[in-house]
Amino acid sequence: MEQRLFPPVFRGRLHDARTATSIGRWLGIVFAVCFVTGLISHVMQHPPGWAAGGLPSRPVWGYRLTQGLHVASGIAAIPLLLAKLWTVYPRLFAWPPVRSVRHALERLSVAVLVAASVFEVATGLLNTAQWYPWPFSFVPVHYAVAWLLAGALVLHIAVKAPEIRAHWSRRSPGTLALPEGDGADRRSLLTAVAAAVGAVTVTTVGQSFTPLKDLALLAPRHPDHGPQGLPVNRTAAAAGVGLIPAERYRLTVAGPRAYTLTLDELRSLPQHEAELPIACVEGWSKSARWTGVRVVDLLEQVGAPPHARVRVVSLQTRGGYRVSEMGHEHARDPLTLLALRLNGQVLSPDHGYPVRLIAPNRPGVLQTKWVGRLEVLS
Ligand SMILES: Nc1nc2c(c(=O)[nH]1)N[C@H]1C(S)=C(S)[C@@H](COP(=O)(O)O)O[C@H]1N2
Ligand SMILES: [Mo]
Repeated sequence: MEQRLFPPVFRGRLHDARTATSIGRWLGIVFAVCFVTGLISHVMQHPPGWAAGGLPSRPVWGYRLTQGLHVASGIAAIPLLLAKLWTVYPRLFAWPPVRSVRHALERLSVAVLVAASVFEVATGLLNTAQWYPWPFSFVPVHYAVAWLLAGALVLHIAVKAPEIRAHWSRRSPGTLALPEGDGADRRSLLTAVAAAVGAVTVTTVGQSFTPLKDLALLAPRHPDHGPQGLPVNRTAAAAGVGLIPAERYRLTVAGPRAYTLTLDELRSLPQHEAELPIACVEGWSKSARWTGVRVVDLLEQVGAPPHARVRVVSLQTRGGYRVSEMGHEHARDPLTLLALRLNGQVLSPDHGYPVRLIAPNRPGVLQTKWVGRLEVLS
């Protein structure tokens, strides 16, 4: 029989619609989890107008869970996406390449879907390693392309709905027509994909799910590595603050009855303890025991109105994370502290000595270190 060279013919059952559907629905679920948790992270870091009044400060582990899921689902998406692309790549050779306007539009939407998927997964992965080999700012672009991906995915599912329905289960009419003996090689492929997802998950999820921390061989961070048993994202040296001399430290509380405290005065105020996680946006998280002064006590003394927002300003003079804001729910939460101690010891410089903010259900990037000023916003 004469062998046709172009377009190539793919006879393998691993490239058929049933396999594409099987992998596609898992990829769809994983993308949905990643998208929703990503939206939550975005809202918490950049509260839109409707959230300006404040976001819930409970449960204390809320952001730790959603961001852990965001990064874990993004990592799980990598083998699923590769398998899905491999399953459908023969369609690149569809002949003729364009059959109608409708067909052209459909192919264009798939091109957008593939490009956006690869972009999101790749930039997200490099972000967990704090590697930014691109000229744009990560957060806004990753966020915008997520919407592009969501739109292209909804369109794709709508266009493919008849095929998805026909191949949804082994008993679907579209699948029955396949020859006997088809099951085994498809099952091997799906088992291998599941094993790959399991492997990348088990070797990374320990960066936030600490019971599995000893298996976190591929995670960029190990939750135990860092001063005082807690990782550090930006050290005091990297932030340019160095060691702040205790005798020169002042905390300014700006508001209706503004005042300033020395470090000794802060230490002599009632001290409270809270067990709270740092949940870094980049994927690692770890719980720790913090001791310090309640922000609500400082706000009472300055005469802050009950629903006031509060700005926390670092002594760090440059860099993106030197200022954070919180609504009244966080500011008034009895667990929100200006911490002086971590796990029973005076804060190390890298954890924000002499004073850092720690609040429940809050992205790590907003847990401001080296705090020099609290401002009551009107
Ligand atoms: N002033 C200041 N505070 C900061 C940062 C920073 O760069 N500057 N980094 C933030 C980030 S991204 C995280 S995850 C937490 C980490 O706190 P840790 O280093 O004590 O673990 O601090 C936050 N607070
Ligand atoms: Mo972070």
